[in-house]
Amino acid sequence: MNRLLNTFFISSVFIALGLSGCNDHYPPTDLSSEPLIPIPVSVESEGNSFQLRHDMNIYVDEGNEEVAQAGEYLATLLYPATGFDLEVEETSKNPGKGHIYLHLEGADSELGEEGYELKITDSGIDLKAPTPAGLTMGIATIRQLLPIAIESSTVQDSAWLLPTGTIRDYPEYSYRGAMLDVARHFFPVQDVKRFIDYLAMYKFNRLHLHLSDDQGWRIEIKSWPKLTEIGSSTEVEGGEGGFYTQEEYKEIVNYAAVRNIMIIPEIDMPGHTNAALASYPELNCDGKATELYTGTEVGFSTLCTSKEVVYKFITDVIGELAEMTPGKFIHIGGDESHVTPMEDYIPFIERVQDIVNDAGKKVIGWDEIANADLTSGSVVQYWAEADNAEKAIDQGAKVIMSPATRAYLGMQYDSTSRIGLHWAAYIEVDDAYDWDPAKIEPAISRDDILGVEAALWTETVANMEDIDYLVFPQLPGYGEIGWSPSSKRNWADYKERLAAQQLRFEMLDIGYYRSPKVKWIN
Ligand code: TNX
Repeated sequence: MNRLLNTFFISSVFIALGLSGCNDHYPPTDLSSEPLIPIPVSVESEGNSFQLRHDMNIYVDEGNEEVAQAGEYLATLLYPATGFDLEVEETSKNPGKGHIYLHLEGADSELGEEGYELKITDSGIDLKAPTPAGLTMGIATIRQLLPIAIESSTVQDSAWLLPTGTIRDYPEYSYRGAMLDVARHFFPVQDVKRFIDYLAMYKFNRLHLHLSDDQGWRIEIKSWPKLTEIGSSTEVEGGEGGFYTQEEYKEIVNYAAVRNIMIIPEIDMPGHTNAALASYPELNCDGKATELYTGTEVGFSTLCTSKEVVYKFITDVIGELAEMTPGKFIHIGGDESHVTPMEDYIPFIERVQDIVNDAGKKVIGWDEIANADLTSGSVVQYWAEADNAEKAIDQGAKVIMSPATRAYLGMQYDSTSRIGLHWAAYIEVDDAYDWDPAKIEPAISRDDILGVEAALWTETVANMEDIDYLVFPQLPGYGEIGWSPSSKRNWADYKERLAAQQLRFEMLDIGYYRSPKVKWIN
């Protein structure tokens, strides 16, 4: 559907529903029946509604740049559809009636790193949190409580009412991630930003960028320029590929940070390295550059683990990457190194781990890295082998849960899906949602788990429409698995709330897959 038709369609639905967007009662007065995703820890309804007005302000704590940034972020979200150019003003005391107030002042520290308390009364919106990150999470809730017309990029005719009451909310897991493989197919900065916006809507806080693989090297490394001159010049099926300059990478990092999302860059090693091996002959044991690769096989490439220059290369790459990555993690891959003998693989991983630690960062690696001795703070990403996760746990490491059978966004829904793979499973939207990270593997229990990550491998994903089709409608579900307590989650209730997202997807021009598992609104 093109945007014009889409807008027409949406407005007719609003008229039909009396402008409410998602509920069939208007004005909205029952906070506890709002179809929020992720479902909050606690909601108390008060029974009235509050109206956003063009002459209100967004007040923020005095003298705190990050709180002011949260205020600006909220103002930017509200502007396009409302047309209200809300001022962000600093204040040292409660601004009184009729305003939005974002503050750390007076927040309950028990809400933790990302928790918040949102109080909507008929005289204003009071959002408080112990940290600026918590405010950003509360803003994601405010966004979903507004009529869905708020997602429009043009001014809409709506009363901008929110139901009154109090929400107290905090996450189950501290790591709530998604991975985007920009190596198999390259996605320009604007697509990555759009992907970040998707994550921000559902309270994700990590974006793992798979920046290198056999088919492409996607990040500028100034000390090894051929990585991008040669290694980034193609992609799966021979497209033109591409890479992020360091400036562009920093732009992505900053865009994500405003939305409380940490970028986790991955350089996959020692396997999945053909793009580097094609760029620099000296990284190969035979000293010869490989050919660029545009197929989709895995497990055929390896850095030459016995060569000193390989470690010089890795030290330089990690050094430049660490320098422009404020987050504490660097992902070193480590998966499917089928042509690296285990006796070479283990010392390689241990040495790379030291290089990352020396650069001031902690390691994340795919579950295979648990075969090596892990240093304190290293994290293992479980995708296939529970035995590997167990080895990690025995060493005291935390685990990120990305079971390929449940959390791989690149898997087909069923055999008719137009793109996607199915080596792990067909994953319908109920399979994607209806599992508990702490129960899926007997060897991995709640305390071992840092969080959850949904991964999008892009062998069959060439553009933003393809991303939309494989990522929606499941993405909100992974957000909920990471955020909401498992006692609050069940498929029957979730699928109703998911159906209510339909108009949001359409307002945002997201080309989602119309799963038969969900009773869509129309
Ligand atoms: C396995 S999952 C891989 C990726 C592929 C994916 C899909 C994992 C850690 N490695 O290299 O893209 O299968 O084919």
